[in-house]
Amino acid sequence: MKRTAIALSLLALGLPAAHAKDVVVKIGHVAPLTGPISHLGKDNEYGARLAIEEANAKGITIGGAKVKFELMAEDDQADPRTGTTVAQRLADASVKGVVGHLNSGTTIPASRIYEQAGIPVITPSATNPKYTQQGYKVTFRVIANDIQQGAAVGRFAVEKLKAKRIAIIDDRTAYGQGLADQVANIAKAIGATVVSREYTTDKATDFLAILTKIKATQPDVIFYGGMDAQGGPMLRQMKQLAINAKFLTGDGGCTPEIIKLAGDAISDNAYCTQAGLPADKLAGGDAFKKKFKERFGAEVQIYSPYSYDATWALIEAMKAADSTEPAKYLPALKRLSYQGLTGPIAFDDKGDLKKGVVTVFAYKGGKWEPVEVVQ
Ligand code: ABU
Repeated sequence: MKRTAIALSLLALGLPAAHAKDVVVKIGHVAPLTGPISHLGKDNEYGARLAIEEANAKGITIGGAKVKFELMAEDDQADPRTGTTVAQRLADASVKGVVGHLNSGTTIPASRIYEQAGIPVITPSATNPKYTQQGYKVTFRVIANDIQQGAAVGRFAVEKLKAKRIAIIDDRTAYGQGLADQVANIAKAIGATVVSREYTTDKATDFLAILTKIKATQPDVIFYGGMDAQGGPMLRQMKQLAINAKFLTGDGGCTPEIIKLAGDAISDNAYCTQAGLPADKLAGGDAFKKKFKERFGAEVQIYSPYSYDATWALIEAMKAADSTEPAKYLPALKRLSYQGLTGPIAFDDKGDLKKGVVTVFAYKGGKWEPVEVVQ
């Protein structure tokens, strides 16, 4: 049926004929939607979905046509190989941009596929610096990276917590190991001793053996580079072994979920960082949290405000270029400068956020309370 005939049929049905002319623009989103950190994957997906729904409600016209954005949400299970399979699926489906992936370990290998396909990709949560150091044209990030986060964590441990002896555990992922290395380097450079360096995996649940070894080294602080799904049980097992060291973790463990998982084993000896500002500290943060809760029945975990901004960054660049074609709007994305929900969105020549910040939190009164923002 021809377009005019479709429009006439729609009119006969009482539907607005303009719908027949909407151009559908697919945007990909990738995160683990199954498995131990699916709550974080859903958090990121919901942020992107809110942005898409808002954009569609506004009725945006690009290149003379009304655009209807569609989110193609994929599950990479936090697995590097699945990450590349899913990236290829999105490229084959001709998505015009991608928000994701959640994990550094999936984002880095998947970015090669997006680069080859010329599809811009913005991660709202992967913090390993290597992602934007590959010389790719299409890679962007709307949070701080682990060079910044590692420095903030290391300094906080030594200068604020007065740690002289630090034990470090990581989950051997690109994120956990990368951040742990940064923290170790900074801590050593400013006078602390790394008394123990232990490893686990992002699937593990039993940390008793490594914690027992660590206890014998009498650390002031234990830093964990990994996600909340391991951090929660680790806190429980620290309590079980009567380890009194302070617990410090990065953004992967800086969630309401780790508090739930740790139960009564979390205390005011626990600290964490996020590679940005928390929703509570954003000008539009309360409104975002309310809208998020009404729409999805869930609380914001960490990075949904950032996946919201990443999605809008793609759309703003398309509007500025008056094109949804990646090759045409990519230069506009590189030049983008606007006030997002999470702060100023503008990228440096590698695709990292120009003004990334890191927030340090302390556990107090049943939640994470911000104690310091590092610019
Ligand atoms: N940045 C914390 C979790 C995601 C990642 O980088 O793997």
